[in-house]
Amino acid sequence: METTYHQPQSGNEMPRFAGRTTMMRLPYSDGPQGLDVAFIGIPLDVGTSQRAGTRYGPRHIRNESVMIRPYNMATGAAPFDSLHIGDLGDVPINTYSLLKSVDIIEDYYTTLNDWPLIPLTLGGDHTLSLPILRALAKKHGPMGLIHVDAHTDTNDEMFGEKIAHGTTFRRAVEEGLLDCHRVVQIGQRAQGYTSDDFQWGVDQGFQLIPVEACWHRSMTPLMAEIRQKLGQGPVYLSYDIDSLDPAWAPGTGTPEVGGLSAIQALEIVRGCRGLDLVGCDLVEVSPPYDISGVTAQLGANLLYEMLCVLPGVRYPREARV
Ligand SMILES: [Mn+2]
Repeated sequence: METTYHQPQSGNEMPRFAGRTTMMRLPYSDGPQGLDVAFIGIPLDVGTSQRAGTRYGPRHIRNESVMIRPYNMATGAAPFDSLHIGDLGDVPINTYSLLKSVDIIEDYYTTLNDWPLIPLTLGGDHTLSLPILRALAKKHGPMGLIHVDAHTDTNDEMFGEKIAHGTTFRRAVEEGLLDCHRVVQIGQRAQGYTSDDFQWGVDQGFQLIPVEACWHRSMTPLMAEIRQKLGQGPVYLSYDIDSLDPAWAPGTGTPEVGGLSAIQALEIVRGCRGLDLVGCDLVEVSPPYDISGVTAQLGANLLYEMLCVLPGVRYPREARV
């Protein structure tokens, strides 16, 4: 019997500006049963240090995902003919309490561990990656990490707090959630609180690729090296939209000049094909600063590209380039 997969609703069946407002116009899923991949929104912004607004991120990424069509014309991927993909809606965070929200997120993702699905998360500020990593580590053990971001997010404290959007990966290391020699940070730049701000992660074993090492270059050769380094073990991909230059992604809370281009972002995500990705997030889209919607649209496309490189995706046609 032929398997039926969930498909994005076609623009020839219902206009793209109408109909479903789920991620990529997929069916809404009541629960994780039967899903290989779930889109999940986390409308969190109480962990941000500068401009707020990422609480609206999931809704706007979904809204700007309506143009996504099923087949990847560049790489040949056919994710919707390969995997059962659905949208589980949003995690009901407590917007009055960051710490309670972190616990709610961890519990939510821990429950999903009972199912063989890969979560793709729509953020939300970067605090949310910590509880997701906590939950996934219960299933996979310490994971490799590809962390694309203008910042290292390895502060010890922010305003005296241990949990905030800029402390995520230091906490993750301290809690043993990461396989530190399989962690790569890409795109860091701008100014530090101290001159050795980027060093802490490197001292733990991280590879740090500051944005200047990416300027004027294709990311494709770099990603080949990263795939070699990360090997066959589990990998989490955490993609902060502020890794991009504000010219490409203005709608974010802590923008930094001189960032990655949209083309480099596509090369990075496409370069993850072949890794054992166990989860991905796309964080820090802040719609109040995204007047044209271009940041959310880019976020939606990067999430689509993540979908295309998950284990089990078929490529009925090879890449055009
Ligand atoms: Mn970040």
